[in-house]
Amino acid sequence: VEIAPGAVHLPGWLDVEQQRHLVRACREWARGPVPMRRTRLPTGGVMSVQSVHLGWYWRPYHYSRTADDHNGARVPELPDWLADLGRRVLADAYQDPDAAVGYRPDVALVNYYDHAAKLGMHQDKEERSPDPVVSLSIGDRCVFRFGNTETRNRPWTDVELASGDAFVFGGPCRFAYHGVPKLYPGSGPNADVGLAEGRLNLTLRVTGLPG
Ligand code: MD5
Ligand code: FE
Repeated sequence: VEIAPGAVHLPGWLDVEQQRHLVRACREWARGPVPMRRTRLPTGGVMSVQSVHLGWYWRPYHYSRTADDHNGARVPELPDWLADLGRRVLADAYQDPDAAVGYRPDVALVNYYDHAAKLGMHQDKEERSPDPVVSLSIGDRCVFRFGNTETRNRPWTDVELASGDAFVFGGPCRFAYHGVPKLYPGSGPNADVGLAEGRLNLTLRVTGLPG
């Protein structure tokens, strides 16, 4: 389902087994070397979303290889099987196997939302590559707010993202404002996928950074 040029929603793209596998993997990554945690903002606040990163460490507002604002540890590599999964999403979203051939994501950001977590309207522009972002959702449903490239305000489109949904943000919408204003607690197949509560979102990205 194309929401806007370059923005494609693939409801139920992951089967239950794939979701379970991803939850298990996220649980492992969440243990460290850089544990899953709430990112500190330069304003002094902390994000309500908890996150763990693969390939590159993200903090507001740049990437590094090590958690230089935390314990200094290097983040794990992004596994090939996860990059492969991203290429399969891309090929399906654009219904073109060639769309995925050169897609080499080098960072995965894993976000965990408890029932109170939200993500305010923002743009993802730390990446220097215009290549698409692939997003995978597991657990509780949420409202995903897909905005415009000019302002963090209206017009926007609210879309519900459910467990197993994939989303591709490419082309003109790659740098659009977006956020997650609301979760629906208890709405997902959490027990079936091994997630006690809340929502997991994984995004695959190409930083365009060297090495
Ligand atoms: C989430 N995560 O559901 C979202 C999914 C983040 C974040 O926003 O920064 O970790 S990624 C949504 C996204 C990425 C790039 C472009 C657009 C959306 N977009 O144009 O709407 O936790
Ligand atoms: Fe984002």
